[in-house]
Amino acid sequence: MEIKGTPEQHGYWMPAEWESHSQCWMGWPERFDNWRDNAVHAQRVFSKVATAISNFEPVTVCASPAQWTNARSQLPPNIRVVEMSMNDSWFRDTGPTFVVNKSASGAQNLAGIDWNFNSWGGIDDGCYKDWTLDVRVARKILEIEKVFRFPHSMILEGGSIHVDGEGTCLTTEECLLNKNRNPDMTKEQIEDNLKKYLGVRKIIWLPRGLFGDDDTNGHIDNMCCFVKPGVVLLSWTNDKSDLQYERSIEALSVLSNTTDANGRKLEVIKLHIPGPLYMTDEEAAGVIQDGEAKPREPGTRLAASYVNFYIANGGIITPQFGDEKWDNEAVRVLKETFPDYEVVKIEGAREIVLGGGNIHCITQQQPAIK
Ligand code: KQY
Repeated sequence: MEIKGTPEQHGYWMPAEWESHSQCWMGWPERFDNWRDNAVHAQRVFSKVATAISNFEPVTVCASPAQWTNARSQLPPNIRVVEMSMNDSWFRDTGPTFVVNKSASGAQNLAGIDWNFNSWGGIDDGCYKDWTLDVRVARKILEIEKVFRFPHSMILEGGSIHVDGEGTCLTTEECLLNKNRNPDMTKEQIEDNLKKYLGVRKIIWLPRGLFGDDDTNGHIDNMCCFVKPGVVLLSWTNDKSDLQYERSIEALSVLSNTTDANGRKLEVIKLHIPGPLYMTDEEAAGVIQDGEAKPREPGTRLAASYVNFYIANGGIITPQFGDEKWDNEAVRVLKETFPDYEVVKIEGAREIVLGGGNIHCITQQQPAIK
């Protein structure tokens, strides 16, 4: 069910993540050339994430034909498991970006944007060489849900944008202006498309994302997110010798000197990163390098950040990395920031980081419509 024209022409906008969801979509990891030890550890942590979210809202997990039975057996019965082929399990990026509108009668409608996808950078720069199944994930989800689809030829991953639901979008130049995404589009054209598809009026561009987030070229969802209109959480470090420091300072300067779409100055809450954490020899050795996917090298700095959490209906699903000091501090900050939510800790989130992302990257909220 394709709709002609842009979401903006039909009055659609992307709601903020803290607005009510009807469900959350996730994929099921299995690539042995990205997830160590045939993805057994990743599958355990994905199950924990899905189970935690399912205490707040319905969850659907999509698994390949080869993995459906395994996924079904690891996930609790209240989670729907559907068969879907995919190249990997990053549904923030391959799933649809859901948008809503309001008809004259006041009833809301749901639609989904089906962005183009090139494995985070195409054949020379991307994470794997074949993404032909991933490009169909968004459309399949929309078909399952019988939701209208806005196809778009622009390459864009859901992890590269955050919105406040009131007209503002946050993103990074490092990702969206990277020549490995849309080399023929100018910054103005990209802005224009974000406005027409997300229903926003203002784009705030941070120069760079998290240090070490090379798989995604600096997705915003590892660096900074809205927690309510006018308030953002920013990945931070106090350590001046950490290469993250200058990125955080640079972002703070942009955020402190801008206003949102409604003219508000932004309050910036700092969320200290863990570590630094590095991939061990054993972890790297568990990944089968087959030339199809980007190699996972021992000693690589992991792109670990507490900003990469998921906002469920009443729950904050947050990564924990085994760094006691900063894990506890992140939970403290998140509890203070979201006083009306239960903050749920996911121990062992390092397994998701080893694959190149975190909790926000593997989840996709479907807004509830009234
Ligand atoms: O973080 C993400 N949004 C996806 C990362 C993909 C990494 C593939 N190895």
